[in-house]
Order: sequence, then C-alpha cells, then structure tokens
Amino acid sequence: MSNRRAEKDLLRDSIESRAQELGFDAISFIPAERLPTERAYQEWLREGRHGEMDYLERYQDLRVDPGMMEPGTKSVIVLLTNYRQPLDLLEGGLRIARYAHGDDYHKELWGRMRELAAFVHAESGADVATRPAVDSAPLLERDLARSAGLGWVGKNAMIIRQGLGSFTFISEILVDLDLGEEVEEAPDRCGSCSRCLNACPTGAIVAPRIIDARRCISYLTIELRGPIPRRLRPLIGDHLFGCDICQDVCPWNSEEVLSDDPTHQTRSVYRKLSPIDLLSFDHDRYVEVFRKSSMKRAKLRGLKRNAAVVVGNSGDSSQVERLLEYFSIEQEPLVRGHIVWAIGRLGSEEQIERLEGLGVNEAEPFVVDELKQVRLEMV
Ligand code: B12
Ligand code: SF4
Ligand code: SF4
Repeated sequence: MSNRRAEKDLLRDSIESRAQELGFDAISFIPAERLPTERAYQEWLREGRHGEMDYLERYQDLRVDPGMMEPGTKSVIVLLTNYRQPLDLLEGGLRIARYAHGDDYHKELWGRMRELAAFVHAESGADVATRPAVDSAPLLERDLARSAGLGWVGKNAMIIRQGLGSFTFISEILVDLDLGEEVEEAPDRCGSCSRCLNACPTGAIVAPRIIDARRCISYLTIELRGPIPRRLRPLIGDHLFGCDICQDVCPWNSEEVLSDDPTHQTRSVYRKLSPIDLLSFDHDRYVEVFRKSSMKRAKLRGLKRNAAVVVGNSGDSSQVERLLEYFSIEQEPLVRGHIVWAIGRLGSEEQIERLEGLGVNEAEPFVVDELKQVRLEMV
C-alpha cells in the first residue's frame, strides 16, 4: 500500500471514530460525483408529485451534483443517525412521527457536524473547506446515502440499512479534500415484500420507491399550508404530525434498535397532551411546548388544523362541546373550517344546529363553505 493511501485510510479511520463519539451511527466517504438518479427526480417533479413544495423545483442542477453545490468539493462524508423511539402514539393520544419527538434534528445534528468538520480540519493538517448539511442544502440526501453504500432505497423510498433500519437521519459534510473511495452499493433486500405499499392508508406509494407527496400524510400534516383535501381527511386517522406507517410495517425495522440519545427522546410534555388540548393553545403556550422542535414547521395553525382532523376521526362525540367552544373563540379561519368538519363528523343534529347558529355571521369563504358541506352531508 502506498504511503498516501495508508495516510488516507488512517484519516478516514480517525474521522469514523470521532463520528461515533459524536453519536453518528454510520459513515461513508465518497467522491463528489453527479448522482445517477437525476432523471427519476425530474420525472417526479414533472408529474407534480411534490405538491406545493416549490422549493424542490429550484437548484435542480445542484441537487444532483454535490460537486456543484460547493465549488471545489472533492468528497462527501455521508452520515446516518438513528433516532428511533419506542412508540409514535403517546399516552395522551398524540400520534407524532418519531423523528419529531425530541429536539429539532436540523439544529441538533448541525452542531455535531460542525464539530466533526472541525476535527477533519485539525486532523488533516490542511486548510480544508467543509460544508455540513442536513436537509438544509439542495441535495438529494437519499441518493447520496445510497451511492455511499449506507443502505438501499426501500419500496417505501426510505434508506434502509441492514441492522439499523430506516429510522435514521441522513446528513453530510462536503469537503475539498480527497477522502472518497469507491464503495459497494448495499444490495436491495426488499425482494417480493410489498407490506409498505399495502399498508399506506392514502395510497401515496404509487409505485415502488415513488411517493406522491400530495397523498402522503407526512406532507398533508407538515408541509401543506392550506386546507387538507376533504376526501383525504378521514384517511389521516389519528396522525397529528407526520407518519411512520410505511416504516413500522417494514421487517427491516427492529424494535430493539432504539436511540438512547437524550436529544431524540420523546418530550414528556407531549405524553400529557391530547389532540383536543392543542385546540386551546395560544401563541405563548405553543412557543413554550414546541420550543426547539421540528413540529414548529407546521406552525400553530397547521398543528391545530391537524388536531381538528384527528378529533374528527376519533369517533368520540364527547369532544363536540369543546369543539363548539373552540369554534367560537378561534381566530384562524383555516382552523375554524377544520373544526366545522370535525363537528360535522361527530355532532348530533342539535349540536350541528348550534354550530350553524354560531357561524351565522361567518364571513370567511373557506369556513362558510365547510358549514355548507356539513349541511349537504346531513341531507
Ligand atoms: C421533500 C421531502 C419529503 C416529502 C416527499 C417525500 C419523498 N419521498 O420525496 C414528504 C413531505 C412527503 C416527506 C416525507 C417523509 N420524509 Co422527507 N424529505 C424530503 C426532502 C426534503 C427532499 C426529498 C426529495 O428530494 N424527494 C424527491 C424524490 C423524487 O426523491 P426520493 O424519494 O428521495 O427518491 C429518490 C430515490 O428514491 C431514488 N430512486 C427512486 N427509485 C429508485 C430506484 C433505484 C433502483 C435506485 C437505485 C434509486 C431510486 O431516486 C429518487 C430521485 O432522486 C429530504 C431531504 C433531502 N434534502 O433530500 C427529506 C428526507 C427524504 N425525509 C426524511 C424523512 C425521515 C421523512 C419521513 C419519514 C418523515 C415522517 N415520518 O413523516 C417521511 C417519509 C415518507 C416516505 N415514505 O418517503 C429523511 C429520510 C431518511 C431516510 N433514512 O431515508 C430525509 C432524507 C431527511 C433527512 N435529512 O434525514 N419528505
Ligand atoms: S409516510 Fe404514511 S402516508 Fe406517507 S407513504 Fe408512508 S405510509 Fe403512506
Ligand atoms: S416493507 Fe417490505 S417492500 Fe417495503 S421497504 Fe420494507 S422490505 Fe421493502
């Protein structure tokens, strides 16, 4: 082995050890090359499967080419971090995708990657330029992880790593140092299984590895800013924020592979809340409970909208009196409209008449329309 090669191996080994100390669960070093799945990405956008996530249309050239993302980049250090928590349905009735149970992963992983980048700098003894990213730069992170041999793209579109599963964050550090090596791709172990396709309640996995975000509960409860389409609301079930179904059914996800990292642990305050409680939140309470949380992505109005849908799907008519109370005090039309829908699902005729009485001077077109729909569905 040449001296240069031995030095490169040593450097990679020491970076790997430091990454482990920092809490990363898998690491790989690849040359910064154009990704082979460019066409699949463009096709996905052309089909409109990204819904209202317009930002995905921007910087398409950069997304598929980490070398263009940051000029001078020679290698990419790709990392996986396990965040798995035991349950997504909590004691009080909130069902929250596991990735959002703890602190916001963007900020949290960013700090660790900065530390790892500083280590690369110090250890290489050179003036290395590094750029960490986690869902924060226009990059196709799953494709990077697949190219780095860290896992295969499951039929649910997740990166799955044998022994670790798919409840992982993908992050990367772009480096202008030659650290990359040719890696073997992880073999596709989905075989003839199709559990995730069959389990998805909204039919969002339109073909193996292709997600139509417009139908995905994760998109509907996190990214969508406006009303949730009426036909999809019943299919959302009790999902308040995000969805883990296509991962829960996957045989490669073992319940034993849990994260013990304190920053990913389920916040105790979430355990005590129920979906209807969220409808009583004002801005101060929202900031107090969701400080430093990824759940802030949906904003207070989005979380309340989702809570109204979840209550509407609960089949629990004892919630209607509180829904009527919140309808009369809620300022946000988006939320009021979804509360109307929930009352329409759960309320008695007398309660619906009271709702109509409360809404008699309603001026917001969306809420007026929801009130009309409730009446139409009764006849
Ligand atoms: C937009 C987005 C979403 C959208 C769209 C989802 C989607 N499938 O694209 C929505 C809001 C629905 C979403 C949901 C979720 N997301 Co998301 N999301 C993103 C984001 C920001 C961009 C993804 C993107 O560009 N999608 C475009 C499509 C076309 O790309 P793709 O699905 O990744 O598909 C590529 C590969 O599958 C590959 N491919 C397709 N077919 C084939 C076939 C073969 C043979 C091969 C080799 C490759 C291949 O090519 C495709 C195009 O490049 C990334 C972060 C990032 N910057 O990459 C996170 C990211 C993908 N999301 C993540 C997570 C955790 C989730 C959720 C689990 C959250 C939740 N619990 O609610 C769900 C999972 C839903 C699902 N089954 O995909 C993680 C995934 C981690 C992992 N281990 O895979 C990421 C990487 C964030 C991160 N940094 O950790 N997400
Ligand atoms: S996250 Fe949920 S809704 Fe989205 S594809 Fe997976 S199972 Fe379907
Ligand atoms: S559930 Fe089956 S088909 Fe879906 S990702 Fe897991 S192994 Fe692949």
